[in-house]
Amino acid sequence: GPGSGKGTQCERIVKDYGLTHLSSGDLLRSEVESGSARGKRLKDIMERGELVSLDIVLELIRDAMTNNASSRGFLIDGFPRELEQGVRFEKEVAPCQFVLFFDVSEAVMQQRLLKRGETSGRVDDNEATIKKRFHTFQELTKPVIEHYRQQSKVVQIDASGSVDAVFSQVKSALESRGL
Ligand code: B4P
Repeated sequence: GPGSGKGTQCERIVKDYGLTHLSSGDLLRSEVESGSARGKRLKDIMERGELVSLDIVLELIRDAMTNNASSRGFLIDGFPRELEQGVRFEKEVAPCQFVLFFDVSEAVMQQRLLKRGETSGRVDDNEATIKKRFHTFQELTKPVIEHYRQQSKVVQIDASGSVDAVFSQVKSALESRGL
């Protein structure tokens, strides 16, 4: 979910495990910063707390993977955000090994996002957009977790604790999966 600590944990994971970290949100934000016409449209969508189109996200991720083709593995953060993204990704790019799900209440996520919003300057870290992002998460992203759970690919982490407490669970989970 938004504010669950995905980006934060991914930074720690890449340091210890040498994977390539690709954040769909960061890829989209750098497209926005480029000032392109497409970036302007993306900014409006992100400001509304909605998901950007599947083809754009898939293309950005595919290009980023191709540019790091010699990597030992990819950690794709904030993706898939809707079922179709996962299905298309596995069909057109590569199968996924497993999915890390950072489970935490909306109250905690909201608190973290509002705190970040005090300094982040992000168009989506405000109360109104956060509410819409939670709605998008419930409607579109939760089914992704069920889809991978049926394939026994979900590793669920209790993400309500401190960054260190969450990371220690992540480490055990990755190591039990042979990383
Ligand atoms: P993201 O960039 O994924 O933004 P996010 O959900 O806020 O997560 P982020 O990783 O940045 O933050 P984190 O929880 O680590 O998405 C933004 C928007 O981009 C989406 O709404 C959507 O429009 C678009 N988008 C992204 N991916 C897409 C896709 N695949 N398809 C379509 N559209 C897509 O951290 C939040 C805060 O909590 C930080 O300040 C952090 O310091 C703090 N924090 C983290 N862990 C903590 C802990 N354990 N304790 C206390 N604070 C903690």
